[in-house]
Amino acid sequence: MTPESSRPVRRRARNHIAVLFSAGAVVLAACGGGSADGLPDADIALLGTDMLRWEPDRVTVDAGTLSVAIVCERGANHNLVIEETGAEVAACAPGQTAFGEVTLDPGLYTYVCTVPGHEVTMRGVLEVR
Ligand SMILES: [Cu+2]
Repeated sequence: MTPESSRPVRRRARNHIAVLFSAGAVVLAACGGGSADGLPDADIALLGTDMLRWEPDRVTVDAGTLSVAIVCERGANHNLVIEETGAEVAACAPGQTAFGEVTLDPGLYTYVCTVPGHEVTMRGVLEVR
């Protein structure tokens, strides 16, 4: 019906839901106060899910000092560690958001949550250009 319904999906697959309910998506984006996917505004913004995954699980950023925001879903606490440096960038409690900062040179990095039991599935690829 609306011209919006034929728009191509511009971002990640998880935005499918927002596209399907395009009228609601506008409201959600407005409430989030951050990026279009509802996460806080940061160079690296991640959701740590109760299913022990990072969403998204791949991020590309430009090198330098990067702002980081991680959001914990309601059921678990998470932390964000850059595997290659061993540095913990941020840690959030259930239902909370935590912020941090990390300086990275160009390269491929892995971000993990090192909370016991989480590291196997909570892994993502960080491409720094
Ligand atoms: Cu975790």
